[in-house]
Amino acid sequence: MHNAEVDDRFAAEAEALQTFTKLARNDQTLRMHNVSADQLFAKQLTPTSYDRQTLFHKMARQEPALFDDFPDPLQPTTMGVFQNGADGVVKRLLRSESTDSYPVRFGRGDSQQHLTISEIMRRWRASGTVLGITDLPVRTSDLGDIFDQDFLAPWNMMPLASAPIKELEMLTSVISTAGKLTDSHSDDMAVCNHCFVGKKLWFAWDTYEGLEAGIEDVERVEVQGRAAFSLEQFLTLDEAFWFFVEPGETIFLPGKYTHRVYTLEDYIGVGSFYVSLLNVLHTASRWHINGSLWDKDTSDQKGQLVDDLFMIATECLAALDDADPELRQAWGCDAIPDAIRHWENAYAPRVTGRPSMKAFVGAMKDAAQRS
Ligand SMILES: O=C(O)CCC(=O)C(=O)O
Ligand SMILES: [Fe+2]
Repeated sequence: MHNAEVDDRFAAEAEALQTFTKLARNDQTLRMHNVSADQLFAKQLTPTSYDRQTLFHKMARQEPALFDDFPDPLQPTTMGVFQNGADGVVKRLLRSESTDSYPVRFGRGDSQQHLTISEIMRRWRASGTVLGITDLPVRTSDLGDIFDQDFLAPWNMMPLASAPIKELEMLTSVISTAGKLTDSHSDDMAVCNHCFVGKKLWFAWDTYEGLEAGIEDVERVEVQGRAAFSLEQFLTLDEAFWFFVEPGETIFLPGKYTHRVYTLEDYIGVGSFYVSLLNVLHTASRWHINGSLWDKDTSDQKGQLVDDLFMIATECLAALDDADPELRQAWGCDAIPDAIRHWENAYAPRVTGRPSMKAFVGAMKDAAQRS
């Protein structure tokens, strides 16, 4: 590293330590009595420049990716507005005339109120209000003409899926104010989140490694009040990392990671679930092994939507079979062998007995031979 980079890193770490110290004043779970700064920063994920190959190979290996220059997920008509800074975004959302209302969480107790988009934004602007909504639908609200609904195209298969899966497919706007905590939870899918305004601090860890260490996940165990969490314990996990997300940054997080998210500065972003040819085997395996939060009948067999997922993925593989190389690259076909290798180590022994798995793994292996 050059001297200037060392100075920058030093300043960034000092600022991060200040942030942790400040948060820990109000949140005991973040106290660090027996932890050094080195241990903390060893687990930090820092942003890098985006390139498609890096994203695909990380996706294939179930690794997170944080980029500082992934293209903004905006409709072309709104690009200029956002380039004028946060004010443009806020004004645009404030002007929303939609009368539909959405559940917003307030304060530390997460009490809930239904508000329209412009009401949410008015409260967002009023200082001192602690609020958060992470699942404000973009496709079915008037946010659809602000944010680009296809920003993970072509490789995200969710918009192509059958009706039951499509119900799960969600492109959401994330709006929250400083002080809001999204409690530790996991999602069925991998999640992508892009920040336009503000700053968040994310902790992410392997769900089951965390549970064994006493770090809870509200979607996987019954919790009393808030999920049990301890930063000190978190730092002892093998598969754990934390990161800040700031304007222009985009995180891609595999579905195996539970996450706990603190809003540090009033925030506006967009989130999207995704499944691609590179994580479909991993996603389906998790659904088989742990069940999916979206399984309709919880008493029934786990992984009820796996077949639907494989159906669409099989169609995509067939369509790509004789597609031109550029399209195959845009879908990440080059990384399919990598994805199979990773899946074989991580999940195969626990799921290969399933008939649907066998057929689909065969189709993936055929595709791998062509890449
Ligand atoms: O931004 C947040 O507070 C939570 C986001 C989240 O949980 C997600 O995108 O899956
Ligand atoms: Fe989430």
